Amino acid sequence: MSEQTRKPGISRRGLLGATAGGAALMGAGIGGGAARLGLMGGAAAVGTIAATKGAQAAADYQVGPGQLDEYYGFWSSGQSGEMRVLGVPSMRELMRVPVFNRCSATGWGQTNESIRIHQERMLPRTKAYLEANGKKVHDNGDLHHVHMSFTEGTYDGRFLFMNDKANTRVARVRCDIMKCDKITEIPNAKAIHGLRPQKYPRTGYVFANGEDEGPMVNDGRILDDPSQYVNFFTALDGDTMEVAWQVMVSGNLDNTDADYEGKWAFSTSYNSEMGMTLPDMTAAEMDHVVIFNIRAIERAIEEGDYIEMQGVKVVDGRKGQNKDYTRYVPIPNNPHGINMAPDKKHLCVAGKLSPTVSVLDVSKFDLLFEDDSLDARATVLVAEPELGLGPLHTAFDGQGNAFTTLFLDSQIVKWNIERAIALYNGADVDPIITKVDVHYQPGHNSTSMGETLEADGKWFVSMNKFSKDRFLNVGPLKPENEQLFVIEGDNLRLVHDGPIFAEPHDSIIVRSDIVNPLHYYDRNDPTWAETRAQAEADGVDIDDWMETVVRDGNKVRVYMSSAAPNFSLESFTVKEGDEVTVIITNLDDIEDLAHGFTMGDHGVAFELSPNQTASATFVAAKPGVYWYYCQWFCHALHMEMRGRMFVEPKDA
Ligand code: CUK
Ligand code: CUA
Ligand code: CA
Repeated sequence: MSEQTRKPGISRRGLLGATAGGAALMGAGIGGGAARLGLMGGAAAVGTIAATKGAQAAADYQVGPGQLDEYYGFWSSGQSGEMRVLGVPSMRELMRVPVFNRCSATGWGQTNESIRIHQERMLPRTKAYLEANGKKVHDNGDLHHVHMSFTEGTYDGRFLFMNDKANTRVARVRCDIMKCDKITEIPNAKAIHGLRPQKYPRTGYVFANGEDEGPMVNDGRILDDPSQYVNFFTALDGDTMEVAWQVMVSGNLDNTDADYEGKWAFSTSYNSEMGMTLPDMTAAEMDHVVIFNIRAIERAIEEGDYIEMQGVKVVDGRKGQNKDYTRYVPIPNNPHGINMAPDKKHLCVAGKLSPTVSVLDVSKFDLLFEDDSLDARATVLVAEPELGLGPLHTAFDGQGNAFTTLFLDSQIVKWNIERAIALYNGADVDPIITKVDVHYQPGHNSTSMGETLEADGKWFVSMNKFSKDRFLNVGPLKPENEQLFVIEGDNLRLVHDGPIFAEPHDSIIVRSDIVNPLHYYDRNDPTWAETRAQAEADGVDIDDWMETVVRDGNKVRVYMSSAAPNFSLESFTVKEGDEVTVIITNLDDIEDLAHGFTMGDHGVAFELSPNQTASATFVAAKPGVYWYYCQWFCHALHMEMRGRMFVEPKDA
C-alpha cells in the first residue's frame, strides 16, 4: 500500500476490542450479555433530553388535519415483505402496498391476478418446489431497498423497484395505481440485496446484487466446496423486468449504486475473503468495491464474450480476468453502504467495521480501465475521513455535505465532502460539521430528493434499528424507530419519532408533484387482462351488471359485479368438490368507494377498488350454506352487502 493511500487510524481489532459499541456489534453475532449491556448502556439519558427538544421543535412542522404533505416517502419493510407509503414531514403512514407478502386485506398472493404476477417470471425449479408443497407463491419476502425510476438524474414518477433478499427476486410497483405489476426471480444469483436503478439517461437498467455465494450451477452436485462458489451482479431491464445480463464477480456483493452519467454501477463487498464463517468474513483488513463498466459489458454481450446460464448472458468479471468489465478497489473493512453524491463526482463508501467513509472520484474510473496496472485505490480514492464507529449509509443535501449513520455510536454525522478531500491532501481542516444522537443504532438514512440531482437538503430521516425506551412498551418485540429531522443550516433538529413495524431498511423522500396516482382504475387495466379474456370467452360483459354462473366440468366461474350496497348475485349454487372462481368487477367509479369480497369459512378475501376487477379460485369442499360479504365499509347498508353460496353434497 502506498503512503498516499493511508491505512485507517483505528484497526479492526482495536475497534472491536476497545469500544462498548464494537463489542455490541460483535455480540449480535456471537452472543453475550456484556455486549448487550454495551449497546443499551448510556442511551436513555440522551433520549430524555432529545425528547424534550423534539417536542418543542415538532410544533413548527406539524402538518395539520386535512393538510397534505410536501413529500411522499417510499419505505421498505424488510421481513414484512411490503412497501409502505408515508407522508413527509407528517410521517403518517398513508398506504401499505403488498409485494412479496400475502395480504389479508387486498387478497394479494391469493387473487388470480396477483398469482399471475408472482408466477410470470418464476423459475421452473421454484414453481415445481412450490407445487410440491401445495403453494402457488412464496408468501414471504425481505424487502430492503425501494427506489424510483429515473430520467436524467431525477425521479420520474413511473415505477418503484425493490428487492427480495429472502427469495432472490426483484419487483416493480406501478406509481399510477400503487400496485406491484411485475416480480422477477433472478436466475443464478442468490439473495438479491442491494438494488438501484440506472439514473442516466433513464431507467433503463435496474442493478441488483446477489449477496450470498453459491456454486456456479446450484443443482446439488457441489455443496460444501466454497472454492467453487461465485456471486452474480444482475442488470434487469426496467421496462420489461427481464434480466438483461449478469456479471460473475469475485467476493460477495452487498449494496450498489449508479453514477449520473450512465457509465458505471458499483457495489460493495464485505466478503472478499469468500469466507463461510464470521471470523473468515472479517479476516482481511481490506475488502473491496467492484466497479462495473456498463458500456464494456454491453459490448461483451454484443460480441459474444459471455456464457449462457439459465437463459441469461453472463459475463466473467472475476478478478484476474484482465477484461474491461470490472475493476476492484480495496476498501476497509466489510464496507456496507455505497452512495453517489449529487455532485456527480463523489462516491461515498461506508466502512462499517472501519470508522471511515472512503470517497472515490468516479471521474477517475476511466483511468483504471485504460491502464490495468494502476493501483486502483491510489488512483480513485480522494478522501477517507474518520467519522465515527459503525458507518453504514450516507445521504446528501445537494450542497456538498453528506450525512452518515454511525450504527455503533447511535449518531448521525454531518460532514463536508470538499473538506474531507482537503484533509486527505494534508490541509488542517475538520470535515465534521456536527454529530447528532439518534435513538438507537441507525442503519439507512435518507434526505429529501437526496439520491437525485434535485437533492434539496430540507429533510433528513434516520432509520433506527432499535427503539428501546422511546415508546410505551409493547412486549419483548419492539418497533423500530424512524426519526425525522429538519435540516437547519449546520444543524439537524429532531421533529418526530415514528415507531414502525419490522423492519424498514431504506427509504426515499420524493417531492409530491412527481407522483400522480390515479383516483380510480381504468376498467381495462392490464392487471386483469387474462380474467377479462376469460369473461369474453364465457360471453360475459364485465362492464355490465353481470350475474352469470358458467359451469365447465367441475370448474365453476361465478361472475358478478358490485355497486354500493349490492353484489349483483344474491346467491349461487355449486357442488361439493367444485373448483369455484369468483370474478367481480366493481362498477362504482366514485373516488374512495372500495368494496371487497370475503367468502366465509373458505379463507378467501380480496379488494375491489373503484373500477377494479379481481378474482379468486377455491374448492367448495364442505356442503352447506356459506355467506359471502363485502369487507370494505362502503355504505350505510354495508353490513347488508352480502349473499349466499349453496354447496350441494356431491351426490345430490
Ligand atoms: S442494508 Cu439494511 S441497514 Cu439491506 Cu441497505 Cu444497510
Ligand atoms: Cu361494499 Cu362494503
Ligand atoms: Ca471482509
